[in-house]
Amino acid sequence: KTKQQQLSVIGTSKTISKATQHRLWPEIDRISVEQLRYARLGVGEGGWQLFAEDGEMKMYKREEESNGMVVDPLKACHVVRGVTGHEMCHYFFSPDVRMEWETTVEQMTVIEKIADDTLVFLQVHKRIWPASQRDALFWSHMRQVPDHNDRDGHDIWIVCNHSTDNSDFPQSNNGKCVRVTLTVCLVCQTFIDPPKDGAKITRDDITCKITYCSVVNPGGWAPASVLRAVYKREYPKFLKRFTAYVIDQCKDKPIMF
Ligand code: 18C
Repeated sequence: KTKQQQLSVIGTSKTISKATQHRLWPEIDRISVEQLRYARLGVGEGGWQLFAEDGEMKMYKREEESNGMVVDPLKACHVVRGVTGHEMCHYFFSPDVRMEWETTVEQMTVIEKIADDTLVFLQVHKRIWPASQRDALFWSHMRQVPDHNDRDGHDIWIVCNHSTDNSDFPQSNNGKCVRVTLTVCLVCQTFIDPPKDGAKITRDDITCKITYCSVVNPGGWAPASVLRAVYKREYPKFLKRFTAYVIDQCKDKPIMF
């Protein structure tokens, strides 16, 4: 395909990623666009129940099972002041800082760099007794999306993580790990309160609205009650810790719009 044809395939994306040349690209593009739409649907319909709340952070779940395993979809909304959506997504995507905020990971490897904005990760997660240890192999893609509904032209940034296979890293690594499958997205929109008299925008003028969606299939047996307790503890912990981490990293840096 020519670059022009690719641009029309991407549709919502502003720039052409090198990832468009990769065999996984049709899937990466489709899932990212789907996840963006899914994240932007409200929680008023569809049986979402609020299970955790802390200030402006709200977490909802739907109790679902697949072959007797808990696969409860999660959707969280939060409002963070002083950072942009680009900054949020940058720190969520970047392997360089993953271990600084991610407390469920024991080991992280980038097994393939598809493009600057598209990586394939293998993560070994901490073990929760009495279940087997879990690992996850997934592509991760970050992009900027223009918001056609917003007359002020506020951009949206998204990171989408989705499980994939790689024959060099098969499931059941010496029987040690059970592989989970996941679809996760972080969608962030920046709002700017324009300062008076055309003054320079500072971090006090910026608000970032976040939606985080996740579906994780544990991949093998795990007791439902333990799983739901892990969800209830780990997701709020993650979102509070991650947002505090980004605020702290950004506070003395120039704003990355
Ligand atoms: O989105 C998040 N992080 C991203 C970058 O790492 C990425 C990762 C997704 C996590 C997938 C979950 C993998 C299984 C984890 C095992 C549990 C470890 C807990 C250790 C506690 C000390 O997208 C942020 C992720 C936020 C936290 C997610 C917790 C999800 C729990 C799902 C449990 C599924 C398997 C549990 C196995 C046995 C439990 C009895």
